Amino acid sequence: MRTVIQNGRIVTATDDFTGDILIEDEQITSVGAPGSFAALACEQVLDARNKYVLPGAIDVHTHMELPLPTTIASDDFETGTIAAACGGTTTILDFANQQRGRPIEQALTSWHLKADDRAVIDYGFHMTITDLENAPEEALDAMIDAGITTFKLLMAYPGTFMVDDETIYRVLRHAARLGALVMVHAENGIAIDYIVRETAASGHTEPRYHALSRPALLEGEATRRVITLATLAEAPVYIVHVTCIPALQAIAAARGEGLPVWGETCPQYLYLDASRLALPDFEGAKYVCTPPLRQPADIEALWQGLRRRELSVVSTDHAPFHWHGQKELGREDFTKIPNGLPGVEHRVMLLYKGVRAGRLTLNHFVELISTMPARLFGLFPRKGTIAPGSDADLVLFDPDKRLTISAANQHQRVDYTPYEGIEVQGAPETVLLRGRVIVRGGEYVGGKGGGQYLFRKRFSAPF
Ligand code: DUC
Ligand code: ZN
Repeated sequence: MRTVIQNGRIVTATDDFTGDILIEDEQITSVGAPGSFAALACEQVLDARNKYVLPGAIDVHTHMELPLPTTIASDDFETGTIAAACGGTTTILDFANQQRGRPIEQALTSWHLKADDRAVIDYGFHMTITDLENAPEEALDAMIDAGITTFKLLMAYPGTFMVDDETIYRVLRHAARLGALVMVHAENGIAIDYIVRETAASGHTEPRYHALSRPALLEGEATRRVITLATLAEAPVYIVHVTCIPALQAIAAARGEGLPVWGETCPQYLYLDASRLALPDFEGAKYVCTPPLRQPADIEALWQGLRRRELSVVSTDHAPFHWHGQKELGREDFTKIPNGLPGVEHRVMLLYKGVRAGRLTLNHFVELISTMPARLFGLFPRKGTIAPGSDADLVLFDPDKRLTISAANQHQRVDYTPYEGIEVQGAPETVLLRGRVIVRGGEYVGGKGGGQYLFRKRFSAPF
């Protein structure tokens, strides 16, 4: 099967030119000037005039069907990846979570059961380690063979996900030897847990106390601590969902010293502040995520952090819970509100808003949503760029298309969006996954399944 994409403005992290792309079966085989492939017989010709042609976006931080003690995230691998595709994302990396007391292999099997045959875009997994007893070194080695080259550790949520400093140090050290990258949720879980209990016990039960009981300083402290442990272990480290000035400063200082430290942030931390949690009638619960939304000054600092490349990736932490019936579990007590926001569908268009606002260049936008995720997570150059030999995961992006983000027009399976009413100009029009059109006119047309499990390469630093 031969496809040509004609006359598009081809934009990668480094290039920007008008040209044509030749696709044979699942891969890009050639990129040339307009008309280069006119003499070839092609089954499919797509006109990309007045559109950008971008490498498919990669969201390295999703939680489809995330099981929490009281409920489960509302998107499964089918609904969540359809929504992702409509938003221009052609690869997700989701977190398989080890249950305490159970071997990590079990988590891997369980995530394959959820995703295989259901995902409509390509996908891979990180392994969240909660219990090192059941994740011995041989089991971590086996993960590399299973295509999992990233491990996640949480410094928050004592009793469920949190691991202690010994575990962090040991995993970092072993991962460095193995060529794996450790991703860390950096918040001081012990201090936060005490503040949360103290807050709830004094009768402060509304959603806004979720943010007040998780101070930015404790995200900064944990970020500095894990960077210290990584330095000692001589390991690279990636800090997930950075939200605030203290954490950003820690990452910037480490990078300034040349340490192998990377950080990501998410659209919610770039657009929404903590005042949302104080909305009346329990609307604030729609904005409860962890770490919490911060202050306008943090938002400004994060944009600056992207600009200065102190932060390297924008992902979503997509963890959707319906407002009715799920967020409502915490109506009387904010500690019972399931933590997480939907966003996998809107990341690309929200970040492009930053290009329109003059905050990012077009190339840098592509770097943040596709190229750096591919490089850091063992997928480059198969994913993350437009070049001969790369998968033909492509987004025909209409920079003029206007859209008002709303629960009424989204594909995510959740009864609200935290971005309700935000207007964007610039959205995906057509999306190809390995040469096959799966989104046309912004709507999913790809049928069932079709996503491929990605065996990822070992970490190599993209300096
Ligand atoms: N934060 C969330 O808001 N949801 C899921 C996991 C996390 O760390
Ligand atoms: Zn997460």
